[in-house]
Amino acid sequence: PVTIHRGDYRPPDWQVPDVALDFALAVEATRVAAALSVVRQADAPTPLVLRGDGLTPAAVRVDGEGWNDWRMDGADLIVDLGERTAATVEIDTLIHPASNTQLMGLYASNGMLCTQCEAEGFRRITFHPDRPDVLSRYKVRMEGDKAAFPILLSNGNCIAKGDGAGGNHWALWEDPWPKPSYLFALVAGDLVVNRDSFTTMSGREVELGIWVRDGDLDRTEHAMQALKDSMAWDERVYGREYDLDLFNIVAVSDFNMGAMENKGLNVFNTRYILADPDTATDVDYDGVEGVVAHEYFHNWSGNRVTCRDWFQLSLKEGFTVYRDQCFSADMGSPAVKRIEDVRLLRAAQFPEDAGPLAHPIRPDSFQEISNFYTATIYNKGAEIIHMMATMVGADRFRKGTDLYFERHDGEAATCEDFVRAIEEGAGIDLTQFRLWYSQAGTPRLTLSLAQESGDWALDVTQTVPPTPGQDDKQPMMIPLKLAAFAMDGSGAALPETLVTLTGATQRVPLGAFAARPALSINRGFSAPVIVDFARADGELAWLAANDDDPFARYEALQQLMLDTLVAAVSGKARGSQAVIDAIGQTLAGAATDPAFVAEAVLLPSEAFIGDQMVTVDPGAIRRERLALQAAIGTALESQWRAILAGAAPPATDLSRKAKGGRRLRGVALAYLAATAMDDVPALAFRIFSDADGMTERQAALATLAHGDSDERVAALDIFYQRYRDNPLVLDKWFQVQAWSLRADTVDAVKELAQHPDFTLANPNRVRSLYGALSGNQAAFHQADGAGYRLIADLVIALDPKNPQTSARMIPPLGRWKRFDDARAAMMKAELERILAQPGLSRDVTEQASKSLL
Ligand code: HT7
Ligand code: ZN
Repeated sequence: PVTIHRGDYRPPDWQVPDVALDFALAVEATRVAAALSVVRQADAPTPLVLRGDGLTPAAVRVDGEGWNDWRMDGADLIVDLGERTAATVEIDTLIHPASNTQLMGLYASNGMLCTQCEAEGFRRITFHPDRPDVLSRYKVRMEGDKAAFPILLSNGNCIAKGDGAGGNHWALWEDPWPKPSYLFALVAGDLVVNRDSFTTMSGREVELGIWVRDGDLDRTEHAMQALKDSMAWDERVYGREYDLDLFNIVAVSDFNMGAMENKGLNVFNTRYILADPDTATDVDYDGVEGVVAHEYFHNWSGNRVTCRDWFQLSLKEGFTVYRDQCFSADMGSPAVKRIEDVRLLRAAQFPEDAGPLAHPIRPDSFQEISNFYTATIYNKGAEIIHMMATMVGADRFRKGTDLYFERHDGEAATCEDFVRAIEEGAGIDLTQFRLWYSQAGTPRLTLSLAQESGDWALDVTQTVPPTPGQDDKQPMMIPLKLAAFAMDGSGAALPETLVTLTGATQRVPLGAFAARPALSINRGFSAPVIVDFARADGELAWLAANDDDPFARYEALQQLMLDTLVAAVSGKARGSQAVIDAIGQTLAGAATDPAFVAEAVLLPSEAFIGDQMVTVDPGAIRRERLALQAAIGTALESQWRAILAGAAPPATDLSRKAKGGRRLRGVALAYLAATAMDDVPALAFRIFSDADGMTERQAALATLAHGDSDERVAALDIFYQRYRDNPLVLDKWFQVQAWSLRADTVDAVKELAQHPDFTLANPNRVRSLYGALSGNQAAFHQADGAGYRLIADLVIALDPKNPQTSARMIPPLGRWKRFDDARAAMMKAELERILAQPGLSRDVTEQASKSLL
């Protein structure tokens, strides 16, 4: 495969100010007539290069005349326009939505037609430059059978519609805002709408519509509320107003990712739209709110200001994730949201940064851009914006973003443009900070305390590990929030201070303390770094109880648990009493802030424990984590039972407290389930049966699914029978079984893959089974390699149908360097087996070959 380099960027030779598309819609074969007005930008005559993917031109016309001066270059169409500096190029193509299993371009899902064009799907609809720095005004006419497709939608506004011949009807849509082709969208189907409206800050009325299949309408209210809240939030926090009279969202069940921000016509995975208490958990509700916000915020950070090229992807994705994180924090609990965001970063991005697929948030090269929709681009990208905002404060950050939006509105911009706008608008020198865009790898800070005649100081050493293609790293600019406390009751403290690290080593004065102070470090997770700092259990316990920063309290308790677990796994058991005491103390705050307490008392995941070790031992980690969980379950039994004794908050109550209460009940049940107490299966089954909503029901089912009781079998069966016709809930049924801690989980997954309700055609279903398995560390890394084989078999079977989703299953196999020789050899063998398949996609080839390095 060809490698594309960031440094090779050249501005387009031709711009396309206007695009007119005419679709004759049918599921089997859709005819597309495209008219591109093209204007030459290059000084000298140069042919027009139009990208295609699987297309054959049925006809080419230039300025209304049949045209023969064209040729195919691979999949692309090269049109020679001679000396012309402007022309109208018309091309007819025929595409086949029903057989488009890649779900890129125009495809059929449940009888409806919809599009996904980011990153390079538009070229599967018609020939076009299909690069984000070519912005056009779109006019779209579509015609199709009125019975099959009663609803016809595209970007912008519907400016005309009518009936056609033979039971057809048509609609004409116009989008006044120039946009890149990746934001084009079309939907045709039998849909119903939840309508609402929003009055913008300048008093304009915007019509809102959420389109779903008949029967799903009563599950769209949460998404609608999230949309209105997002629109108001972007006005209040960023001064950004919506710019069309209509905003539509369509939910589709077959979708490669979460959602897509097409201008005025967002297309969503049903998973991030549909929610009611009976079928969606609190986590699902939060997912809907966050993704609706994310896509809406793209209207400015992505659509009005777009990316010059795909190397700049984090310009829109990192910034937009940062914006949706802040929104969700404002809508709920900032402390809990920060904990969740950091947990996700550590689970998904830190391993990526430490493995063979590590790349900077602005990559230097790629083979297939779809492989770069990564946790690094999105979540580390968001952390980089978070650091800038931390360094300058909210008001100055807003000055920077105002300048960015003003300066680049209507443009295709770069990450450098963003940094320069923050520098100038907020008044800060970000010269060294720019390294965050070019250097991959998670910086590691090694800390030690030093004493100088009664005063204390913190010595910090920073290293950035080598990553593929980047052996030597320079020190980064790292904003580190810290505080120090006396633990002796004197109250002495260094209040929260923001230290900007710039050197490889740095000494930070802390002031006078009678004895070694307790250090609260990286408060609020001010920088995405790993901190190595040896601290006694007593100090961590003190911080867990007394630190005034909730995130730091959470971190202290997590560190205490982690130290205990890592010692146990390494055969240096040191007892669990310190952890039990600290959890017991934290539980005392359960009535006031159950959401925070639930997060704080959760044990670190098996994967995160493994990340602390030189060689991951999945079996020992599972064993020791369960043992600690059982010890905590037993020692604090009365507290866990007390939490479960009261009634659960009603499932319709989505307040922060009610959600926190349900979360804590789930945690309490899991702790009790880890013990061998006889009544736990019956207790879990009662909770499962009495539950008035999915949060409690799923938590109880997941707990039962780990065990071996009759109640497990009964609950799984009841759940299946009740929800077999609801695909999103059926996903949960597959998922809880693949998450199971049982020793036979790999076999169970193999069997579930043969279940009549399992299908490779639906990415949600694939992720619910196989994605859950590869997140189940001890099962995926089962000593006989059966987990690896299963995932490799999936990759091979799925690649011809849906290479994007297939390629996303590969990274867990690439972590072989972190495991013992036997496992590493089996993981590499599976990667090699994948690579030996004939006709492999570019997506899978890139991921598998890089994973072997
Ligand atoms: N910007 C969207 C990216 C996306 C996508 C990328 C590749 C293949 C399919 C896709 N669907 C959506 C999603 C977002 O970040 O908002
Ligand atoms: Zn996005």
